[in-house]
Amino acid sequence: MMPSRLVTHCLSRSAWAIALAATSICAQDPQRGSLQSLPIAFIRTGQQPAELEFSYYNGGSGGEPEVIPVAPVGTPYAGAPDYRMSQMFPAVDRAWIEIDAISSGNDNIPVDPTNGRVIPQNGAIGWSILSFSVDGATTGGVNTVIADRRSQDPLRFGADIYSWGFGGSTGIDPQYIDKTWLEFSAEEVDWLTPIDELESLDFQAGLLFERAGQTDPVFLPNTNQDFYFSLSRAAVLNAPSTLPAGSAFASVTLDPGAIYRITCSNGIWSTASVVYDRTTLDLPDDANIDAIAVHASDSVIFSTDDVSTEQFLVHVGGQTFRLRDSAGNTLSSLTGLDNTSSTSRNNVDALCGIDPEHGVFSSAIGTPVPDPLDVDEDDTRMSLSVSRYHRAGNVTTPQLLAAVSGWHTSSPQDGEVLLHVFSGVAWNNGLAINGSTQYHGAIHVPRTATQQQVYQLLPLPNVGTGTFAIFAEFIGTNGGHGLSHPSVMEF
Ligand SMILES: [Ca+2]
Ligand SMILES: [Ca+2]
Ligand SMILES: [Ca+2]
Ligand SMILES: [Ca+2]
Repeated sequence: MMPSRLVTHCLSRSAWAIALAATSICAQDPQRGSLQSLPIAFIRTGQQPAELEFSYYNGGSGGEPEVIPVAPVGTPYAGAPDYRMSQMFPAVDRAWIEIDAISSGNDNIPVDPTNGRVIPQNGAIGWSILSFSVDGATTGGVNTVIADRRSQDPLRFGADIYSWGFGGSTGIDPQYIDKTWLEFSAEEVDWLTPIDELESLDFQAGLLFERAGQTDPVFLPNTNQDFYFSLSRAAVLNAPSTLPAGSAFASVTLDPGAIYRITCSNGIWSTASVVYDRTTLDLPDDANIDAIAVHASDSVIFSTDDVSTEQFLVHVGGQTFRLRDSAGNTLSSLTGLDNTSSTSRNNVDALCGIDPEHGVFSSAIGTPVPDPLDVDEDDTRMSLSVSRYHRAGNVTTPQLLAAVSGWHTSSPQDGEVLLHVFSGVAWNNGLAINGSTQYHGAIHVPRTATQQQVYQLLPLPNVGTGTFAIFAEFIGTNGGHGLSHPSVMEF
């Protein structure tokens, strides 16, 4: 096999370590996400009882993620939290229950308790991404990704997932800092028809489900099998006036502006407790919380359905603030979702925070690090997501799942994607090949010009523990060429 351009390029470089500052940032279309290889736990609007579902790569037709309704599947993965409504809320007529916000308590974005600003995590690796969805009546700000998506796909953009990378993040590709991007579209995660809203989102619950409940201190630090949620307005209106003894809600006040928690222990869920009530959160009497991202025992980023006000709020240190970046800008204004103009009507309806423990790489999801090869390549729009993958809850023999999206050019063409795996790379504010670096070769994946994403399972390099870097390289049949940012994981 002829060595690819990437390999010759890499191996010919005596000093692969290139300072972060040397990475060029080109004017470009919005780049795509780095999270789409993760399983997603979600709830679609209008489902009663509101069963959780999972979008999960199952190796099926087309090699793309499929929606797995958890209820018929039951609990296939021993040790995973049992997310069936019948298990979470036993001994109660569940027909009235509609959940409009979910979190597993792993949304560990650090927020300053004195002012609601996200705290930059100084050091070589410290990054925070907030993923969200909007509802289908959202206008989006002028010239934003969200408004673009609304015009492209007006019936389905309410099921899209967007992300924001907070300023002050370190160790990630600068393309993911201070920007909103389309993480993935409704079409790409294979929503069933008729197309619904995505209105609750948690990547980590998807991982807990897939990994049979296994936590890790970097990405799944909440060692309790918690399920935080809010009830919809309709649920509270439709609830029976008397709930039976033993009901999950027997000892709490039903309020759409409250955040509840149930906890699974040995497969049995506790009854619901109120973690934050409407008064504590400083919300008006008629408030409805419609999105949450819970940092267990610390804080909660949340939203309400009041489209006359701020969409990104945070409760931390006993106070509620508008959520701001470290420079003091509200996230609502940064994303163009601030509802300040008379023509804007923006509603965030799902939230999930991604923030691996600072200073280390995750074993669950690849970190999109600055590209050391991004010197003479016009490659900045192709994105790569890599995560550790456990087929059917098999936690003893994980693989890697790679997802490539976006293109290096505005003119996609047929060709193939090569996924290059390196181990033993070093990190010092930049990725470096050193004496112990091993190249494990490339997996070739065909890609046509119409494929928005390609997914591929990879074997784990057989080198024990350590740091891995994976690149995606595109080689077009008409001479096109592009590289993704490297994605780094640590086992
Ligand atoms: Ca939505
Ligand atoms: Ca609610
Ligand atoms: Ca919601
Ligand atoms: Ca909202």
